Amino acid sequence: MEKNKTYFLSDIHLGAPYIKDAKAHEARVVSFLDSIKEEAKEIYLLGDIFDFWYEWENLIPKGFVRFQGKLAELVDAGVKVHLFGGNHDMWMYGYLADEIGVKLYHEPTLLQIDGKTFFLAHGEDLGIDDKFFKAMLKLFRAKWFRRFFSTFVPPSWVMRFAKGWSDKSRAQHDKRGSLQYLGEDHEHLVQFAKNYKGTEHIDYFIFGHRHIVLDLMLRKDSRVVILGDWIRHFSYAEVLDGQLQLSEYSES
Ligand SMILES: [Mn+2]
Repeated sequence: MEKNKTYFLSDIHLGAPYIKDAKAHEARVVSFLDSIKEEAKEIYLLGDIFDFWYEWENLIPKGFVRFQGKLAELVDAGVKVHLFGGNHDMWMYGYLADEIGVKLYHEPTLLQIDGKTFFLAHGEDLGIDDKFFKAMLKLFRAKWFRRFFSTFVPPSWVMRFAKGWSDKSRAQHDKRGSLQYLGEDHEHLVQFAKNYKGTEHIDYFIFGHRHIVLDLMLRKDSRVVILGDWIRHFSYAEVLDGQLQLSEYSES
């Protein structure tokens, strides 16, 4: 088989406390990655792959070794794997790059695939005006804050805090009904793409974060795609010869 396809997925949330069968959840992702191994030339993981990730000088969180092992296997087989930080796993500093050989991203990124221009981002802070949320993200990303955190907060507290925070954020989503499509005018990522003022023409805007599956034509030659998640949708995008298609994975 020819390695000529590019894949995109996001929001796996490995280790999320509200996912009942963590082993089955991870196994499903691993099985998907295995199924695309022969045809994939590149894989883009667009953020919130881990429900929480933090790394200390000599420590990483427990778990997900089969997932990490499968990524390593793909990288070793010549597949380029790109890993974006999301708002749940922004603290990936370099371990996964050094150990597995993935390429890490912390900013929205513009690139060419099969001659088309892609705008890629997790998307938590695009097209929103929430100053408090943006200030929090800036704080979390600040070097001095990370250094403080790593030095003075015991790892077991960090992990406990992360679990509580994850449960709370999930409950809020459920209450607000924000796991449903809100319509073009209320989806911040759609608004961001519509109002995008870059000099380059974008063929595909691809985002994660919202946990909805969306493929929306902005103009005849520009689309915005939201990748869904691996909690309810098991969804991914596949690009062959510059043509994108959204699918849902089911184990056969
Ligand atoms: Mn997110």
